[in-house]
Amino acid sequence: MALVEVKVPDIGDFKDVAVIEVLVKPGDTVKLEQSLITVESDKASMEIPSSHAGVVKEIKVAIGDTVNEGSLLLTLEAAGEAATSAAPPPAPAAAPSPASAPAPVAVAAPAAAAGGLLEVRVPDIGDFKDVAVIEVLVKPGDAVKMEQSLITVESDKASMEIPSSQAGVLKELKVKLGDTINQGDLLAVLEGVGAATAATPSPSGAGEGRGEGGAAASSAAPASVPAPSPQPSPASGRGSEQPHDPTKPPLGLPHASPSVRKFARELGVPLGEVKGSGPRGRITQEDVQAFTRAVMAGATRTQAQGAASAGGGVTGGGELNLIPWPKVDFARFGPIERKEMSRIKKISGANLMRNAVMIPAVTNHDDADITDLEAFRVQLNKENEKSGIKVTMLAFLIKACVAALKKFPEFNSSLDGDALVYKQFWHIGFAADTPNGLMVPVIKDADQKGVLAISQEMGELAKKARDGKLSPAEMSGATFTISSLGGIGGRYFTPIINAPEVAILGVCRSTTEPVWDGKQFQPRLMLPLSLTWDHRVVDGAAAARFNAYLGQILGDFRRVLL
Ligand code: CAO
Repeated sequence: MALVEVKVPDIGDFKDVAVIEVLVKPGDTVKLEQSLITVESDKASMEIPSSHAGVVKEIKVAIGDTVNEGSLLLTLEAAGEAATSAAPPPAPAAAPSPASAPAPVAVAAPAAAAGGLLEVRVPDIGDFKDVAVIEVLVKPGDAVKMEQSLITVESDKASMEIPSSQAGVLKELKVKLGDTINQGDLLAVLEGVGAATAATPSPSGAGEGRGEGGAAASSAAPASVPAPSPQPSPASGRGSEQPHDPTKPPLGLPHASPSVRKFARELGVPLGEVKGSGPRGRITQEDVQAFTRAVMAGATRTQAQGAASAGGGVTGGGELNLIPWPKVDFARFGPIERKEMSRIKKISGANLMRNAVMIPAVTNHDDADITDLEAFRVQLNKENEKSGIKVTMLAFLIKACVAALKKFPEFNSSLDGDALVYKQFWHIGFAADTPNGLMVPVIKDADQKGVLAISQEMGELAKKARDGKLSPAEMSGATFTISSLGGIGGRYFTPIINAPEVAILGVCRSTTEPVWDGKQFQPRLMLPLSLTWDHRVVDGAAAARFNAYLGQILGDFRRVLL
């Protein structure tokens, strides 16, 4: 094994560029051409590949250091080398590599057609070939200065901004996000400063790049501009009009290395919304991972999610690739009044939206015969008239659900990655309609309480909810929720699961119906049940069994003792 020094190869005009990322550590096995560090100038960032394969012994640079061609990066124990002396590294061979990826050069003033329509083409960008446009930094109508960045392109190892070779007003942009470009491609057409209104005919029609048709479609062909001549590298500034401020990230671009940008793209993370924790606010891979975790846990939302949950907002549904929410000026059709939604509605709306979209939910409808139970309930209330505790069907339902949850424990579980968390407690939430919106107080340890105690607690919690006095503790910890519209009406509905629970029971108003007993129709009091469940956790057969068992208990409440 030979110890070799790995140095910064030829990186074109990049001078004194800052190390913004160290991608390997001592002990790592490194392949030939594997990226070792990321460096950044004010207009481009690039990864520096290894000139050798081997095991990293010692890293000689740290984040914040500046490096130049020839700077020592690290020492490697190279695989299969005899000599122990350090060997000068050959320039990396594979493209694209920093050695062959000089920053785009600024260009000379236009040689012709000042005041007319001017073409801006991609200057010499070294060995960069078919690089993707990842950002468009200007729009038609913008006044563009000489050397101002127009677009950002990115290869798999470097990103860079392409400056304008002309000053003027942007007439037409010839590239869009996702296009790939090469040296010489037509980027934009500008109207030169002091432009005459008459267009200058194009002196050259041959060898023109993309967007020709577009240019021709304008009323006059733009003047062609000579190939840009080399100028100071982007690392030395953005030209006199826009001096580089090293405390600021590159213009218009989230401050991140190409590999982090690629990583974010693969995950679908909007990099512009990620807060960077690195030097100068640079976004690291850990920042992207933390952002992803926060979104998955519901602790944060992307702007697209926020717009979608805000009642479908103007740009709602972006991440689902849906068409934009229609923005209607209702005042055109009649008088309107706009009122902010309550805080509770806003919060619950966002949660309901997430649960409705994220959970593959199915609802099973069924009926329970509560004729005998209702007679018992009426009798009980008569007996307890003086106690002031009124028992409604919901209290029996809570008890009956606990029994069903014990028999079918999946319904009392929560998903945690690829695992199910089975809860050994039975806390039942119930939806309460309040003037401020829907709230869900929780009856804790409902398995240990009788119907009377549950009724009393429910009454207290519902009152607190309506008075806006529920504490967060009184609304947390539910393992299953019941939403009862029985006091209001209706037949069936499809409640939305209160995640991380995996099922919810919707109940509507009971009605007396003719039920066939095998010989004749009998008038029976039937309670409509709607069980919504998470198809990742349970299935239709389990849900049908759950409902059937619930029906049996409600039909003969003695079964709750079994
Ligand atoms: N069938 C027939 N009658 C029923 C019934 C049912 N399933 N459930 C309740 N009732 C009756 C009660 O017996 C009571 O009758 P009396 O006034 O004659 O005594 C009446 O309807 C009112 O009951 P209630 O609604 O006050 O009591 P409850 O225990 O059933 O419900 C509570 C309490 C807090 C859940 C309820 O008041 C409430 O807020 N419900 C709305 C829940 C909701 O909005 N869910 C939708 C969520 S999705 O948007």
